[in-house]
Amino acid sequence: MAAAAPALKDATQTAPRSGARLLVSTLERLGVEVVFGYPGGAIMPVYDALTGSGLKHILVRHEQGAAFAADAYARATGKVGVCMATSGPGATNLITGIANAMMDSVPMVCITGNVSTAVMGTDAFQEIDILGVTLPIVKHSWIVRDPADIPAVIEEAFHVARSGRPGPVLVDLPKDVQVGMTGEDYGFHIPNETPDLDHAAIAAAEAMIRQATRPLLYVGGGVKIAGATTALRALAERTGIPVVSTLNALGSVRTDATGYLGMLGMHGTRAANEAVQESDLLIVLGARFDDRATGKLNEFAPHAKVIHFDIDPAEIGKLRTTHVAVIGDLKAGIEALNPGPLAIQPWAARCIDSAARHAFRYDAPGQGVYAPALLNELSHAAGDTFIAACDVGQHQMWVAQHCAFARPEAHLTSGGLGAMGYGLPAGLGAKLACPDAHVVTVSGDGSFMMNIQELATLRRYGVALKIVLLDNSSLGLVRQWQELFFEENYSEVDLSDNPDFVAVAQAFGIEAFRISRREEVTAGIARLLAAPGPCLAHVLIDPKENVWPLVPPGKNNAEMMHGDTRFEGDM
Ligand SMILES: Cc1ncc(C[n+]2csc(CCOP(=O)(O)OP(=O)(O)O)c2C)c(N)n1
Repeated sequence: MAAAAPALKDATQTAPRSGARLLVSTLERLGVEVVFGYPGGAIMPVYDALTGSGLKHILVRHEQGAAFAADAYARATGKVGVCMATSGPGATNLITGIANAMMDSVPMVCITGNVSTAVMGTDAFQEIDILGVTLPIVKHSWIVRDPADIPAVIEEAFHVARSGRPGPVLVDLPKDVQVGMTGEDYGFHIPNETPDLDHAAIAAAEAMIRQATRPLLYVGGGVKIAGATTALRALAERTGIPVVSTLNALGSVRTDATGYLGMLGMHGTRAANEAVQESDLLIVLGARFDDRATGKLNEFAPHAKVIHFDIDPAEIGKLRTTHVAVIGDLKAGIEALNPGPLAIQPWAARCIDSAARHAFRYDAPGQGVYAPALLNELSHAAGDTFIAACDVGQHQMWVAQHCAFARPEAHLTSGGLGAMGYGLPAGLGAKLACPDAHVVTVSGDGSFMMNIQELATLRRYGVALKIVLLDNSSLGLVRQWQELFFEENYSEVDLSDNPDFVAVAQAFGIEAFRISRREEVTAGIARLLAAPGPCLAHVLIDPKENVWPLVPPGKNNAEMMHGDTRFEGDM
């Protein structure tokens, strides 16, 4: 929503400075360390003011990379990500990244330059109404018309981005506002808006949980956003209620925790999906009933009542009738929830047994590299500092299914939007945020090409990101759907004329090597993780390999296809 700059009365008087200088000093004051961006005519005063500042500016090679890197920086740290671009094409190149952050509730401040206010609306060179264009995909936006408003608007932008349900915001700065001089600086007073916990709703939830015989915790990305991981783990432990996770919440509960059944939904585990369908009470924690998680909505968890915890009241009852709603801070809500001893042992035991019996298998026949096994081994070799930044496709689902995550911040994926091209810039942002972690981008040959230019950014800043490029010479996930649901009509998914990715990476100045046989996997992982700088492992996999299990479109989650028996035990 566009809004006028806040009209606050008390201005602090300082020595006159340009709007651009005020912007930079405000970002410094807010503790911003890294800004991802790309310059151009309409934002040149800001770039001029960056010189000598305390901000580290990362010059990406495409503005989409700036937005994705800022998004991943935010996801990995819990801080606000910042990106900037010039007007017109620079601003429009941010759009996919803004939408991505919106869909996954990631706090991000996007700063765009614009043409001077005097020529706005005249189709001036590189003019775009970026506020209008981004209206449906931002939490809020501002156009600043007076340089004195810049500090207040920027502070408010950060506050809006990270408060309540986080999301991206946009601040548009016309060029005359960047160069305009002002000695005034309007302050922004952050309101205290933490809502009180609704104790009556908590008590109602506890009563409902005590009555249930088959309760289930359905955990979404809100748990990570609220910093409620520890509270969630404690709740699962003290109640013994089994847990299923959405794609965005993976790592909220450790993969090896008793009672954790895995991811639910289209590529979820059999144990998770069957538990959902059989449960009589879903305790939904910061999740939004996304269709990839629910399958056919009116057959999702058909026997279950719903308790929904969320900070965003708009999510309550949006897609599924809610019996008890606890609106507000998720961490406080989860910590307060204490239903006492529960008589659910037979149910919990059945769920745990199902998870063990249907555990994924890695003893695939043949000599070729088996991607699920490689990813499983990679995550264990990297240990608790492992962070995966995924692209979109089969490889993304294999990461979700087969990697172990110690924390939810360790799994960076374009969950809601599903944007190919996320992986490489996201890995860049995450590695800059967490230099001591093993940050690995897992990409497919289609996705990788969408932002391959960011290899140059890795090289320039010596960012020791590791890349696992799973090459099946095709747009694998689309190819799989064509095989299963379009009578094997493989239309426009062949990428067999891919470039030599090892040579490409080397041309960018990046260490690269190939893994084409199974016996090369262990040594390849060790080499990748030990490389001192950025490094790419180009992994050749079987183009016919599919992701299993799979809930077909329009089906409910109990109607999973299991495909190849190599995926699960006890088929
Ligand atoms: C920007 C964008 N365009 C198109 C798609 C549709 N899409 C989803 S998965 C996929 C194939 C991805 O291929 P690849 O990156 O090689 O990964 P694989 O499935 O082979 O592991 C496509 C085209 C998308 N998600 N994002």
